[in-house]
Amino acid sequence: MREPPRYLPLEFERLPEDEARRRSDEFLSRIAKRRTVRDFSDEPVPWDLVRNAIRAAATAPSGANRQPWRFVVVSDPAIKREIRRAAEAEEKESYERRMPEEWLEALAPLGTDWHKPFLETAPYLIVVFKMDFEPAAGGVDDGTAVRKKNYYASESVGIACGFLLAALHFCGLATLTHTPSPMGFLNRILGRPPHEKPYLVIPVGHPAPDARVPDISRKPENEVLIRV
Ligand code: IYR
Repeated sequence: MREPPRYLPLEFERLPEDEARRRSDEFLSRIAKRRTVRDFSDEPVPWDLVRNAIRAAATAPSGANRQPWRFVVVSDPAIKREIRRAAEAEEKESYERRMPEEWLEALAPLGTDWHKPFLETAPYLIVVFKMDFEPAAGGVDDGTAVRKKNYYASESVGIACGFLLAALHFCGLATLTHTPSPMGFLNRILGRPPHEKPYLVIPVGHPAPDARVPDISRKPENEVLIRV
């Protein structure tokens, strides 16, 4: 059944150009300072900051407005430990056997390895799940239920994660985009149904006092921006 559109007047703030430029410069200078952090402090973080950032992420545009995301927030130390154990087992296998030399070479400047202490140290882990479809009744997909298809789920969840990282950075929190591979263990540990596919693990917290980041650079503007 085709549901007809319903409309509302757009709420939109038209900015004077000088104010637009001021905000543009401010946003750029703040976001350009974001770095992926791997050395976290165990200092606690106010829950409302994390919650608000997820609320911001959940405003992202999505294919057919299906909002095909779930954000599972882990702070329980026992569950974080379980996630670390499972992630390190997969990562050890990946670094020692699965990754081809070319991939290991690409990662070498980042200094990463299979040890993932941040999965326990960071006060929060946001585990993002993507749904390519949902059981129509909103229940568990047992293989027979009618499925409601989502559209552009990867793009939609990627955009939502961009909002999430920006929102967390904006309120002064450090983040890491971590993708243990494969990450099916997250469904088991977090009790999520099979139609929710793990997409990204985002440790959130304050950096450790002695945190270091790799000395890497961003591409020059002429390699990323083309005007025609
Ligand atoms: N998932 C692994 C490997 C890794 C892969 C990429 I691509 C990176 O940019 C960084 C790490 C890990 O987390 O170590």
